[in-house]
Amino acid sequence: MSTYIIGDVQGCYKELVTLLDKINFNEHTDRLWFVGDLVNRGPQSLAVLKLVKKLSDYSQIVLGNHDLHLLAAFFKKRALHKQDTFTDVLLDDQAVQLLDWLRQQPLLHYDSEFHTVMTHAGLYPAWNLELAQQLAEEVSKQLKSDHYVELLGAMYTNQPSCWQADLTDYPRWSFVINAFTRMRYCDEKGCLVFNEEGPVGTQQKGLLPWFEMPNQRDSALQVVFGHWAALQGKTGKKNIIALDTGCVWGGSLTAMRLEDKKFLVVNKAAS
Ligand SMILES: [Mn+2]
Repeated sequence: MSTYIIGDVQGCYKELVTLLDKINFNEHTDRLWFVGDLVNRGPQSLAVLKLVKKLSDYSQIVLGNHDLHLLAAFFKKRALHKQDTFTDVLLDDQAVQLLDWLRQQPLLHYDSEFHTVMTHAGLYPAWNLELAQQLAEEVSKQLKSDHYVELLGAMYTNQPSCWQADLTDYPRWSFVINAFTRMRYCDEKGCLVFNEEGPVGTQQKGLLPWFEMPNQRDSALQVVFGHWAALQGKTGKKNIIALDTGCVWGGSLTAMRLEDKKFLVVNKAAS
């Protein structure tokens, strides 16, 4: 059995199909993990969403910021940006079922056999695995509840940018969503900074990538994430694995086989 962890697909359906072909995916023996951002910016969000839902018995998915944005846009909690490319999902006659499935997906997946955690953006430095699991679960409970649309409306804020254990309700859940789905750099106090997304070394003074911050995570824990294409798959740390290789930006779609950390890469197809 092999487990393939796949980076940000963002509507790159052709490349996803080529990648599944390349890994010779076998539903009887293999499993897929997706780091989130299945949709948006790329050409075929609907086709990707339908394919991943079809494979969901064999897959683990975590939500990314673009997946949540799609949900918010569907429920008219957020206007479309001109770069958004998921109108095909919004107009599809299966949109309700697809999005109902999507919102049930977690923010974090942990595998104890490989002591590996997957989230879209990473693991917030002030959280250990146990706290991160609890917080991800708190938000998932909201997303699975009857008042999830309210949360989709409330989550669009950069505040609070600093974690405090005594945050409650929407400020707490917004922070947790931001940490799991939008985090890149932190400032000296450990607060999230949202206006920097370039490669490491180009950031303002005083900021560090989340994985370079003093932290609470167990040093043996392997963290797999996407979201930050400018890293080009590099963190400089053996057990912090960046899988967004920017397929949608002309880069490639990457999968890592969990069992032996072998990387499989499909370059963006010519359009
Ligand atoms: Mn993202």
